[in-house]
Amino acid sequence: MDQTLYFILLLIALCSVSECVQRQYHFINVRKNWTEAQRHCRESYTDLATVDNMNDMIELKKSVNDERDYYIWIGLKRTSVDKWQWSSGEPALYPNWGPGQPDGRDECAVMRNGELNDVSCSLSLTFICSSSNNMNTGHVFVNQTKNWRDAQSFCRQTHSDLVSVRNQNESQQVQKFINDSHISNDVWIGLFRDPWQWSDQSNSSFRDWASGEPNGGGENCTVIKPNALGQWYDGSCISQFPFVCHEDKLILIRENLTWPEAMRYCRQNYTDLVSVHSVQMQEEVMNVVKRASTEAVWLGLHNFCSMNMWIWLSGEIVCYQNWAPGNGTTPENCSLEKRKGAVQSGGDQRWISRPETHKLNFICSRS
Ligand SMILES: [Ca+2]
Ligand SMILES: [Ca+2]
Repeated sequence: MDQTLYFILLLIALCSVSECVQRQYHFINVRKNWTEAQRHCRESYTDLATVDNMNDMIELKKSVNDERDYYIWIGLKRTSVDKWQWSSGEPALYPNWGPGQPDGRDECAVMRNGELNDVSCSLSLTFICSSSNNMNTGHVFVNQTKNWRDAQSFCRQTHSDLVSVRNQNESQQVQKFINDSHISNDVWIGLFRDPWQWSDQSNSSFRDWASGEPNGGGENCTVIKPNALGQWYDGSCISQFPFVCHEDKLILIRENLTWPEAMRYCRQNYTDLVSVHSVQMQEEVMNVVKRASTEAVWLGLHNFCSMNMWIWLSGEIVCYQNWAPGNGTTPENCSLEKRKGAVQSGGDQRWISRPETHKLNFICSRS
């Protein structure tokens, strides 16, 4: 076969890799209180279950192979701090509150005349989603009124998320968008607060409370009822219920090793250095590398210099790409040291090419 044609066919075959899951859920059909359940999960897996989105909920419910009508612990617990955060999960460090705001016990925020104002999450308002693809981010005004949670779900299903307004620049962009779109009323943005925290410290802002919940009264831990809609209830942490643990598929190793040493470490202790085939995997990697102690983190990406080609350790060609400018796309100098791929742990967390003897943190995957 013509070699070019062969490579094209190979690319078509290999670029259709299905996405991996970030976590595996394990149902433990033993009744324990929340703290004992947490300890069990941390000893045997990664932690009590974290849920990022509706797909995770579906996977979690699938793991519960018991027909009885139980409550089941997940890893969400009430804290004493009610902190503002972006729907994307980032902490809201310096929200641009209007004068005197926030002024209530309200838990969601709107944009009003270019400034933020806290209002009740149950109001029915129009909203702005951020839309993102690989190249740029933009905004989408949704001219339907919904409460804040429903607006968040809508954005996540159709665009990306409710819009974040993290700094002066984003604030100006959103304000310009509001002016250009002739929006005069309050609009939801992706700012909310709640006191709930995941056991594994994940910043997932996904919540799926049953109506009327959480209703407090000393109920500081979260259960689901998998046989009903799977929605969430707060319950007393000392009750004894079965529970669901999760096992992370990506593990950040905060040791500084060369690329060959890192690969050996992952193969001995897990499965391999991570391969990033899709935007979903990249998002999971971005979540993990935030805790790194080096400014870049090794991936399972190596360069075949003579062929001018980058290949994942899993054997696949690089189809989904997220290179930083000037990296990965131009041929490397083959007379110098071999190059490997890393992901930046800060900034926009793109991939960079590094000599393999650099010592970096790295990410192992567990299959
Ligand atoms: Ca207010
Ligand atoms: Ca309750």
